[in-house]
Amino acid sequence: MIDGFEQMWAALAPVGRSASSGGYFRQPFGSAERECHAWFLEQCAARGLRVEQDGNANTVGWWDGSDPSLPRVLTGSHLDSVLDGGAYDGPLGVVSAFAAIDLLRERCVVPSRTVGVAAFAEEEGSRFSIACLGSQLAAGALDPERARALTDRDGVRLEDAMLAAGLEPELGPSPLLRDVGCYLELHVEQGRDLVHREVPVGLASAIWPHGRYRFDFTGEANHAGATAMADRHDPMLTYAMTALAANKQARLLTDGGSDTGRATFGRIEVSPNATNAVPDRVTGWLDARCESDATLAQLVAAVEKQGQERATRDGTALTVTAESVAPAVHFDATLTARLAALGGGRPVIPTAAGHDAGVLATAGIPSAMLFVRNPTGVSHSPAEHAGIDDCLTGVEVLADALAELAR
Ligand code: HGY
Ligand code: MN
Ligand code: MN
Repeated sequence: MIDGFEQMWAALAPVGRSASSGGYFRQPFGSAERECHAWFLEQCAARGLRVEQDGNANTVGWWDGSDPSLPRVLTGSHLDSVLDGGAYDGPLGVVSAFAAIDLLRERCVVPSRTVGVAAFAEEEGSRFSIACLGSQLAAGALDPERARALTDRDGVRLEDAMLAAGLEPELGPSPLLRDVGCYLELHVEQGRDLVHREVPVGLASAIWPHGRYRFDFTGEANHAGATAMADRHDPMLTYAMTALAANKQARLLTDGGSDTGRATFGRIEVSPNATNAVPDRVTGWLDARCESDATLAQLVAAVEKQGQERATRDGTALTVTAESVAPAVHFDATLTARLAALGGGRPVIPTAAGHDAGVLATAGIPSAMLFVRNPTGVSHSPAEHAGIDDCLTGVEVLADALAELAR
């Protein structure tokens, strides 16, 4: 099992890795992500898994159970990354799923239920802006018409990107999920809860509601030298104040000493983006997350209000568009308790990171998540990490869970 896991990990390690940062660029339908997908197909073939792909670019390798009439058990994760992401976010769940199947076969387990390993498309929303795009389309949570209108940073439409990658787009609810009775996703922890508890593996209780909001600031382009300071309508100032306001408003949300809100401007575009010109447009994307749906709405409203007030002072304008908002997810408590009990009582912890498991849970598929300890808690960065011993423990826990669910 150790060899199998390490071989798979070593095969994926160079794919899409930046020589300068060591981080990963596996954007959907690009060459690195397609190489990961080809690797996924090879792994399915090596295990005799029956491969099915839907028109949303989600792929599942099925290990047929002895009773095809029973609801199926799905596991897996995603292979795409954020820009300059870590090695573990996504691939750990896919590699662990294959390793868990190998372990079950070594143990001569014959599942009654069919078990699938999924690779969901564009989980990070790094190219088409909407998080969990593939699973949302598959689950019927995202209107295909809306998805058809999405373009990447170069103006390429989603379906055209799929066609260019040799796929046949047919966006919408997926037959892959039709007979799925439960979904179990293993993921690197994106935090340090398990480090503090000194345990290698835990389960997820809930996902914070979170959203992405586009803030378009417009003003008046002008000469950086010839325009008096008092005569400017500079949207960069409005943006800068709004970014500070977002940080402050999120910090103000605390509950019993622990912070309960997050707000980040991690991406901006400036036009014309010239050193010697006052810009006429700044677009910033706010990623906001809170413990409750109501607090998330309040946080975003407070940031927008401060942005609008500053826009009035700057003589600029601000419009805010919600691009992708996911409500709070509470994972299936019965399923989670059953899996937590398998290990003699594993911790069950919330997360502020989004996952395909959250989308499937919201769509009514009983879902649960396993988290593998991350020593630094760092994620969405080349520094993301999990120790090999913890990864192998994760595989064993996943195998035990699949054996239980597929009985
Ligand atoms: O952005 C997120 O929460 C993620 O890791 N998909
Ligand atoms: Mn991620
Ligand atoms: Mn992920």
